[in-house]
Amino acid sequence: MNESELNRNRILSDWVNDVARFTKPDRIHWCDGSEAENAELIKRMLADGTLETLNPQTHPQSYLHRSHPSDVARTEHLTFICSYYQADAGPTNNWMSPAEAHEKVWPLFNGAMKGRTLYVVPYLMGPASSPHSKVGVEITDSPYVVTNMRIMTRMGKVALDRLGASGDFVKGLHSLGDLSPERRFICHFPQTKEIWSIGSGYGGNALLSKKCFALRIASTQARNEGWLAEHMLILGLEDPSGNVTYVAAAFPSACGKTNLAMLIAPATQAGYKVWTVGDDIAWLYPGHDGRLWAINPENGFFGVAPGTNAETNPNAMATISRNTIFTNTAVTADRQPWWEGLGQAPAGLIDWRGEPYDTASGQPAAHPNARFTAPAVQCPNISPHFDDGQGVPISAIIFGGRRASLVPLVYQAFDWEHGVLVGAMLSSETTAAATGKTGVLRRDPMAMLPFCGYNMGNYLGHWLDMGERLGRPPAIFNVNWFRRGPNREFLWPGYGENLRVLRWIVERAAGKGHTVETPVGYVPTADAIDTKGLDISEATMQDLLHIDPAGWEHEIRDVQAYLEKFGNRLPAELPQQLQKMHQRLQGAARQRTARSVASSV
Ligand code: GTP
Ligand code: SPV
Ligand code: MN
Repeated sequence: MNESELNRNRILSDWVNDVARFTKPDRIHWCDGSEAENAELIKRMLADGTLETLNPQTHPQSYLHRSHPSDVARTEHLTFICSYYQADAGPTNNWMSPAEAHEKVWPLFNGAMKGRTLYVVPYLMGPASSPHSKVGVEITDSPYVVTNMRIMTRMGKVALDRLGASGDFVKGLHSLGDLSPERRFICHFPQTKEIWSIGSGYGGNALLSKKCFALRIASTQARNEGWLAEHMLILGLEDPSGNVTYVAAAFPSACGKTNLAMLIAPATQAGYKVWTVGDDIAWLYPGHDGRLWAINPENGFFGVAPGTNAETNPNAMATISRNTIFTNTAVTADRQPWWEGLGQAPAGLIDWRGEPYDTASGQPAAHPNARFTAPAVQCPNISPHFDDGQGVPISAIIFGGRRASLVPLVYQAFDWEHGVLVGAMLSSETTAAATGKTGVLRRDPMAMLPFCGYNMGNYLGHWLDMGERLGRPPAIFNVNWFRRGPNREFLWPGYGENLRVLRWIVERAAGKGHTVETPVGYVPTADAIDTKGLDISEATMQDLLHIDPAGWEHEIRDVQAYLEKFGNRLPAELPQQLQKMHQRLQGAARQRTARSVASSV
């Protein structure tokens, strides 16, 4: 397809020309998303060392990319919301005024593409047939970004056909710049639906469709238009009678979304099957039937490699067996990608920086945030509704994070309002998905802390409003696969065994399943979760489901202090919900005292 056929939208071509005049690339290339175009890009990247070939027998059409060692994860401290007013970005976002961005960031793009090609990447977020899909265009000088976007989105002609002559698209401008963290900025302009990213070629910083558009910009659109853009996987759980129930789950980065979305039922759970609709982002809409419906706006997976293996996630292993780009993994002597979790480090391993791996170094061979980029259609259990424009109806929403203590394996909120508090209370230990210290507990409401494009106080209010608009809202749950024992060991086996918890969730969403009411929410009774065939003691199950009143009182105070940050942007409902929880805990304590007094007389 030639350029003139692609570049027929005047608003788009004017913007591309304006950007080109300023960034001064040697060439402009309009991407059509074709196989031939991709092959040509890969050929050039192999020639200049941006990509390396992997073993064509074991990993056909797959490549390794090593990013700059200072550019290996999202950089949240360099990510900004550039709303007109700081209060609209809120206390949890970095804010830069549009004027300051024009002064400080825009000049960095001046001549930034000299000697490089400017690629115009039109892409569609969501199925081609969906009324909810949206168009974005990314201008980038990174061919690696282009090949990743081709996997992660529906790229090229399909997007331009959808756009027609309209100016309704998200403008993303990306340049590698000089890759210096000193001159790295990821700026979002929710009012004009623009993104500027410079100085990084990595993941969510550079693939602007993902966190920048589908979460930060889209969350602001969703608030205005009455829907939700969330950091959630979407899956369908099929029971032995063939009924499929869809659930969406929000866990912070590197906390298990991809793994849960691709779960394979263990042998003891015969008859159950998980269908993957999405592994990272969900766009959710109220349907005419009063239910919440979800589409996955993405077309591929940008998943965490370390920890992925044939036991933990066989579906992911199958998905990444071909046509996959690996970023910052190690590579074996026979050129297979390798990472921690694949067994013993083989001899002759080359680490993620391209150096011979020294087992004695104590360092991992793959970067902890090494990732794979793979087409969704290659997932063996991809849902037949993956490409369905209407999406799937969501019966349950699950929140979760990494909590070594306090938070039980699973509990259910009493209703939507309480569920919004449960989401707002989400906190998790930080992971390698973003730069900075890992393992630090932080509050991360709805797993959206780094991704909400507007004031989080208003965001929580929007969640409450959405509940009012839903005649049949999903039931809301919280899970924690990461409770630890005295030796820091995980108490719950996790991965495929999480199906046992999913089963209880789906039963509860259907109004069945056994529970005990606690001040925190509904917790499964001792026998409600099937532990048949699991090597787990009754005492451990009790630990996993235990509610510690003093610990929760402390948690409430911590949440209260956190929520106070949002001032008058916080809906009054949330402190009221916290207060109710406190009263329930007090009531339970009084009952316990009365019981112990009674038993001592
Ligand atoms: P992002 O792509 O960053 O949003 O991450 P994600 O939420 O999709 O996380 P992912 O499924 O890739 O898992 C991240 C890490 O957590 C991997 O190293 C997994 O092996 C590990 N993990 C996932 N599920 C479980 C679980 O049930 N138990 C334990 N212990 N670890 C898990
Ligand atoms: C995350 O960090 O939540 C990711 C990876 O999904 S990235 O695209 O780099 O943001
Ligand atoms: Mn993510």
